[in-house]
Formats: sequence, C-alpha cells, structure tokens
Amino acid sequence: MRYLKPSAFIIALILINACQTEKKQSEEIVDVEKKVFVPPFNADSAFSFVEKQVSFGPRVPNSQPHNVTGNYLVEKLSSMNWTVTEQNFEATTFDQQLLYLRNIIASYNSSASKRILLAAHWDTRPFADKDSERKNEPISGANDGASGVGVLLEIARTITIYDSLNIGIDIIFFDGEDWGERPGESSRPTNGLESWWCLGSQYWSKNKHKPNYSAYYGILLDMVGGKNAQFPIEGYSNELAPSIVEKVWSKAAGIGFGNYFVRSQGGAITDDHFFVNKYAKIPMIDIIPTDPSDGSFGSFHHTHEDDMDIISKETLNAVGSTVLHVIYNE
Ligand code: AHN
Ligand code: ZN
Repeated sequence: MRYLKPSAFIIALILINACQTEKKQSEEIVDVEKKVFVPPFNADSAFSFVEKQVSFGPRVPNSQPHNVTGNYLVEKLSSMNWTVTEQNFEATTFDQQLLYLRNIIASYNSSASKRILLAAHWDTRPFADKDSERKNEPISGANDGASGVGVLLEIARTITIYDSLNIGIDIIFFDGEDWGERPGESSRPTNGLESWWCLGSQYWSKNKHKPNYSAYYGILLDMVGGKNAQFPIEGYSNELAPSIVEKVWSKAAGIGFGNYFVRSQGGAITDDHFFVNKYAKIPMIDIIPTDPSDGSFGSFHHTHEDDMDIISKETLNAVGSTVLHVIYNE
C-alpha cells in the first residue's frame, strides 16, 4: 500500500470527498478547509498497540515491564524510520523513591522547521488508590497510559506508510507522569519540582532534547480510549492555547466527531501540557476526558477497571482521525 496507483488515488479522493459531502449535510459545523489528502486512521491497529503495551504488564517505573515496554517503543518507532532520542533522567517521588526514567522522543522530517509536537505519557500508576480492592497493586493502565501511546504509534505508522507530509512531527512519550501524589493527599514537592505528577514533562521542558527546539504547537493525549468518552475543553488548554483548541475541536466536529469533542468547558488539569506551556513555551492542548455524570475522569481512573475491557476502537478512531486531519491540514 506504500504507493497508490494514480487511478486508485483519484478514486480514493472522490470517495473521501463523497463521504465528507454526506457528513456536511448533517453536521452543524462544516469543515471548510482546503481539500487535502488525509490518510485513514486504522483503529484496529491502534487497539493492538494498546493491547501490546498492556500485555507487558503495568509500566511502573523501575520495574521490568517498564523497561521492556520502553525498549519496545524505541524499537517500534525506529522500525518506522523515525529518528529516536532517548532521554534518561532521575527523579525522586513523594515517597522518596529514586526513579530511573526515560522520555522517548521520535522525529519525522527532522530538518523541517515547521513542527508539531504530539505527546502522551507511557508510564502507569503504581497504585490503584481509587479502587476498593488491591489498592496497593499497580493498574494495567490500558486507558491511563497505553491509549495515548497506542494512538500516537498508529499515527506514526500512518505517516510513514503514506509519506506525504511536508511538515515535521515530533512524538514524545513522557515518563513518570503518574506516580503522582500520596493516595488521597495533595502535596507540593520541596525538591525543585513543581508537582509530583508529570516528572517527564517537567524534565523535558527544562532540558529539551535539542537545546533550541520549538514547535508551532503541541497536542497531548491522555486517556483517549475509553468507551463513550467525552472530551470537554480542558482549562489550561483554553487559557494558554485557545487557537489550537479551536482548530482541533472544530476539525473534530467537521469530520463527524463532535459527540466526542464536546464544546463544554472542563476543569484545569495539571498534566504534561501545563509544563510544556510553562517552561518550553510551546502552546500545547490536552485531550482528556471528563465523565459528564460526575465531572471525574471516569470510574476506571486509578482502579483495576482500567484494562482492555474499557477500551473502545470508536474512541481511538475519533481521536486518531481528528489529530491526523489537523496535522495534514497544516
Ligand atoms: C491531576 O490529577 C491533577 N493530574 C494528573 C493527571 C493524570 C493522572 N492523568 C493521568 N493520570
Ligand atoms: Zn493517571
């Protein structure tokens, strides 16, 4: 499938246009941007990337599954011909654990000056503190961790296969996002960190893999695989990168995913994008769900419910397709 015959390419374009025309009639917000070829997102493949990570076991820092998964991610991105940089660093947690962490950065079109940064965290939380059982055991993190990475691996695979993107893309898999705070307690570090969460993004934003690195903007994916997920507009995204919010939410609606990318205002969440905005000065948004019934991240969050059973190919498709449409329209 690397090279489509010209005739097949034209037929594909006609079919894509036909589909979009049909959708336009039923959508309130119309996708009026210039017609460009956007490759399809393969949600089955994204799902299997999520499954693969979960199969290694909880990706808790300093554990063997964490190390094996990190090696797998590096290998996978390298095999897709992306330029991979590993950033090893150490950080101390709220419970005085010294963690050996690794941010994984992959670049496509390394020499292009116009770049978009895509990111997700790849570690999992070592506790199931919101569960009523086995609270001290790590979670599978199918949604909280693996889903964002799965969508981004599939985006990387798609970009490589079609090989028609002129801008540069950087994918960062942040480590150490989710060790976080002592269960049930909100606390602030006194060791130079600003938060116990988001250790990898705090490190990268102050120590970029290339000293003068910047990007036009960034998109963070966090917990983007849950069944019937809704993504309201996250607070810091709206405050710090409103034009990117507008671009992404209107594109989602334009291609028929307005039921996932809802137009309501969500809370401000201390997530990896906050530190990329604050220290790296790159406007970055966060696509993160809220359960409309109670305003929480969802009942799966930081419990053993967060396994493959709650992952939906439809949600992975809504997010993956939206991000692909956004970047191919730049
Ligand atoms: C807060 O809960 C404030 N930040 C952590 C965000 C998070 C945890 N994302 C995934 N797990
Ligand atoms: Zn989490």
